[in-house]
Order: sequence, then C-alpha cells, then structure tokens
Amino acid sequence: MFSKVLVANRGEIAVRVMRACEELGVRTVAVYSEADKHAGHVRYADEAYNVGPARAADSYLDQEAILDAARKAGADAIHPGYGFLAENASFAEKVEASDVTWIGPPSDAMERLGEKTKARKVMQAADVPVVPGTTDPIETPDEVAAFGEEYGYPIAIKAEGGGGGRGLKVVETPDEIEDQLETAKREGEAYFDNPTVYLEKYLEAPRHIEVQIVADQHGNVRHLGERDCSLQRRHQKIIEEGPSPALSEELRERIGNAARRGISETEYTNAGTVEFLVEDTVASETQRADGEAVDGEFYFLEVNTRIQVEHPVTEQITGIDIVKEQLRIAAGERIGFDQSDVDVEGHAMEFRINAENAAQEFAPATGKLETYDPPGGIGVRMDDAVRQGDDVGGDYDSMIAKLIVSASDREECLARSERALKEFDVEGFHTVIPFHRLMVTDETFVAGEHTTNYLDEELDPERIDRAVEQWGSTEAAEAAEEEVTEREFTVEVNGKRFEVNLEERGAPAIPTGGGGGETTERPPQATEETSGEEQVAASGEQITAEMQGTILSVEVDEGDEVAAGDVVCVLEAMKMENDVVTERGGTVAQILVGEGESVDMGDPLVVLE
Ligand code: MV4
Repeated sequence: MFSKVLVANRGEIAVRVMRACEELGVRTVAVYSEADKHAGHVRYADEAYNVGPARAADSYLDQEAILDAARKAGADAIHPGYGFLAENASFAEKVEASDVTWIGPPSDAMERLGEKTKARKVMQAADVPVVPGTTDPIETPDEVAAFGEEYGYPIAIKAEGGGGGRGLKVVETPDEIEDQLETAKREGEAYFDNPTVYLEKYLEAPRHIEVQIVADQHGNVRHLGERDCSLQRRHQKIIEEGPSPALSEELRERIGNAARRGISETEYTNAGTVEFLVEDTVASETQRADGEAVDGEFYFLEVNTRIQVEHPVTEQITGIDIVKEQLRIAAGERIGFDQSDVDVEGHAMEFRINAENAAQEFAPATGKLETYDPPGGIGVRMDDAVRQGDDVGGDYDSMIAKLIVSASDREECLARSERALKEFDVEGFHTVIPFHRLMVTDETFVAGEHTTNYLDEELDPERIDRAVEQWGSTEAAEAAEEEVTEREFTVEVNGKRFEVNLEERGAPAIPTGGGGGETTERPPQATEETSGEEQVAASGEQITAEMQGTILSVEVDEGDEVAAGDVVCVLEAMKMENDVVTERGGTVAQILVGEGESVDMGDPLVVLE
C-alpha cells in the first residue's frame, strides 16, 4: 500500500478519498486554490499545498502545479476524485510517466473509452447492445438524411468527444438536419477540440441506468450492481438510487453481466461506470396496463472512467468501500471477493445538496453558511466538507454536500429520506432541500415511474415554487424580500414549549440578545443573486448574464431586429449550455462580448435600442 497519497481535488470528494486513506493508514496531501485556503479538505489533510489562484484552470487544472506538489510532498500516488483532471488521459499519462502512481484506469483505456465511436466498437465486439447508429463519424447532411430514411426520426447527433450533458443534438424532422449538424460540430469543436460527430437513433423516454465496475491488474472484473439516475434536470443528476425500481431481476442480471463483459474486453483497471439507456421497463405504464412484466431493452451509452459523485449509493447497498478498492487496485492488490460474493441488500438514495434556488431555474446561490445542521440517525450518511460559518462562493460547482439514506427497502428509504430532509437545516442561502422534499413525496417518483424527461418536461414548475416557499431557507427568503424581518423565538407557556415566528414588515430589525437590547440585527443583505436581477430590471435595455460562464456563441449582429424570446447568445455555465434570450423586441445596438469570453453574473452582454 502507498504511504502518502495526494488528492487532486476539493470539497466532499477530496474528504471522501482522504477518509479511505486514513482507514488504510495512508497519509494525505491536499492541494488548494486561493479561494480554498480554509476549505474542509485542507482542514482534513495531513499537509496541504497551494496550487494557484481561484480560477480552476489556474489551480486544480494546472497539471504541473499538481505534479509539483506531489513531488514536494513526497507523495507516492495521486487520486484525482471526479471532475477536474479525473478523465484527462494526457494527465494520467504524465503521472504514469513520473514515479508517482495514478489511482485510476490506465491512460490508454481512458483514451479508448473517451472517444465514443471507439467505445461503441469495443462494446459491440463484446456483444453488448449499443443504440442503433453509426460506429464511424459522419460528415454531411445527406448522411443524416439517409440514416433517417433507414431508422426513422428522431435522430441524435453526438460529438465524438461528448459525454455527460454535452454534445448531443436531436433532429426531429428532416428540415432540422442542417442546423443541428452544424451546431453539433461547432459545439464539439468548442468543448472537446473535436468537431467529429456520429449518429444514433434518439430514444425518447429512457431510464438512465449505470453499473458500477471494479477491475484489478490481475484480470478480475466485478460489477457491484446498478444505480438509477433517471431523475435529472438538464443533464444534471439530482437524486440517484440503487437498486433501480424499474428493472426486473432478470434484466438487472443481464445488464450487470453485459457491463462486466464489456469492461473485460478493454484492459481496464480500477473503478468505472458503464452507462446504459433502458427503454420500456417494467415500470412503464403500457406494460403495467396489461399486467405483463415484459422486459425492456438496454443499450450501452458510455463509460465513465472515474469514481462518480453517486458511488456511495452502491457502497451502502453492497457494503463495499469503492474508494478503498481503488487504492488497493492501484497498489497492485487483487480484488478480495468473487462476483457471487457481491450481495445487494436494501435500498439507498443519494440527494445532492446544491446551493441553488430551485424556484429560480436552479440558479446558483452563494453566501455564508449561517446555519449548518445536517441530519443523523439510522441509515443516514453525510458526505460533505463544509461546516457552519464557511463562505460558499461561486468559484466551483454548487454541490456543498451529499445526503445518502439507506434502508431495508425502497418504501422505508423514502420515509427515512423525508425524515432526514426535514431535519436538515441550512440557513444563509438557498439549497435544493425543498425540491428534494417535494420529490420524496411526488407520486411519479414514489412509484418509480419517472424517466429522464420527467423534470424537464412533466413536473409542474409551480409545485417547485410552492415547495421552496414552504420549506426554503427563511434567511435566504428574507434576503430576497428586504422589507420583512423575521425572527424565531422559543417561548414556554404553562411548561409547554412553543416556537414562534415574528414577522415585521418595513420596520427596523427587532433587537436581539437577552440583555439590554443593544445589538440590533443588520437588515439582511441582498445576495449576489438578487442584485443581479435588480440590474436586469433596472437597465431594461441591456441583456445581462444570469450567471458566471463562458460565451459559446453570439447569435445576433449589430443592427439585427430581434423579437421577445429570440436567442442572442449561448452561455456555457455549470457544464451546461444556456440560451440567453431577450425578453422584449428591438434592434441590437451593441454587442459587448465575443465567443470564448468569460463573463460574470450581471455582466452586460448585448444592448438593445
Ligand atoms: C441519448 C438519449 C436518447 N437516445 N442517446 C445525454 C447525455 C449524453 N451523454 C447522452 N445523453 C442521452 N443520449 C440516444 N440515442 C438521451 C440522452 C439523455 C440522457 C441520458 C442520460 C441521462 C439523462 C439524459 C437526459 C436527456 C437525454
């Protein structure tokens, strides 16, 4: 086993990896940016090195700075976590070439699986079903049209380098071919430096099922069952669970074996996930109607060559510590269990606790963590790296913690999750906890009938607004509505305890403190979020960025006439493409940004007259 591991990441996953190291008697090294000097992963580590400024590109993504820190610390291995450099094959190759061990798959396996048409070929060769489509790149609109003639519509145009939520364009009808093909190529170039695209038949209401794999350097490959990640919003997973409520035992076994078979063909080692789309499962309504448990079809989608955010779901139902397995495998040890030893027991769900306002299109929220009081008790696991009093900034992604709930079956898991989410008290900014509370009582989710389209196309947004109003952070709500001062008091009447909320509108804050009432609470500060909005409202002529990000394209020219709802530019933020639309018609007077430029929340983009 290693004696010292550098964790090239931040936040909860860095702490998660360090916890595994701790249990194995391995010393830990953190790296941190200027923004993270006091962050949880730095507090946890045995030693820590500054690798640069807040901007990830200049710190957590700075390959030389990370390797330098490893050398200075005398680390004998690097664990990349997820995100940042985790799936960067050329970084893995650099680490392999040094005398530090890469705790991940071999760089050539990462490269093979990172290119989607190559991965499809590998899986096909292993007899794993892939979505009907091309295994070679395509170039022209005619090729797309010919594909449509043969397989019908809709068609998915996918970027060779794509993955996650990026590089997928859907063609519904022949007249959309040219536009969508061009967009797909442009995005492929912008995101992955690779304009190559290929085609698949587009499945309209699939479940997203992924199988956890571990593989050692001695040819042993095991699968640890599946996770169901169908509940996602704009390609961002929100709740993951295992086992999937939509699979029959038979289909479950077929998918698990297919994943294991496919991975066995690729000379893969370490942890990985094989993603599938599954159609027409036992949970789908048509099959329920006639009562027949006809099994669905499953298709290989992609392989993720990293530990994933949702790995704890699998850990909770198998009892296997996947991060420890990663360390042992990288150190050359054999997997210590057979496939038949892997037992899935009970049910687990993971809730991503993102600092976002679900009532405002999940806009990122920032601020000081005034209260942080996470749940506990039976079946509750918290993976986090924050504590009360921390500042949560907008430099990195918005996930501040993960709540993982496990129970003997799905029903108990839902009830326990509701209980845990009620206990969870976060004040200072919005989180998605109210949204989670809505989901664990939502009919479709509770029945396990949701597909990947559920949140984007079916759920009524007003229900989200009401959930946030009812269960949202009171302090964040106050900040949004400056006039209202609300204070909580505990009073005792005849020996019985009551909690009372006092609200006063348009008045100075109520004095606090037990004594002379000298301290007055400051009026709540407007959050960055609210001030951004005010700017839009006040200027009117300007279209501003709703969040920090990068301009992917500018869709208008100066002098263009635009109508309300037209897209003026495309902003990449939080790993997503966002269309920036104008709320009114007019003439474009000025364009203030160009392709590739970074913008902050509130920055003006386009001026209308
Ligand atoms: C698909 C698909 C339907 N048909 N491919 C989205 C991200 C990208 N890596 C693959 N994705 C999809 N590919 C075909 N042929 C639907 C999706 C998809 C999706 C997949 C997994 C989880 C959530 C999703 C949400 C929307 C679309």
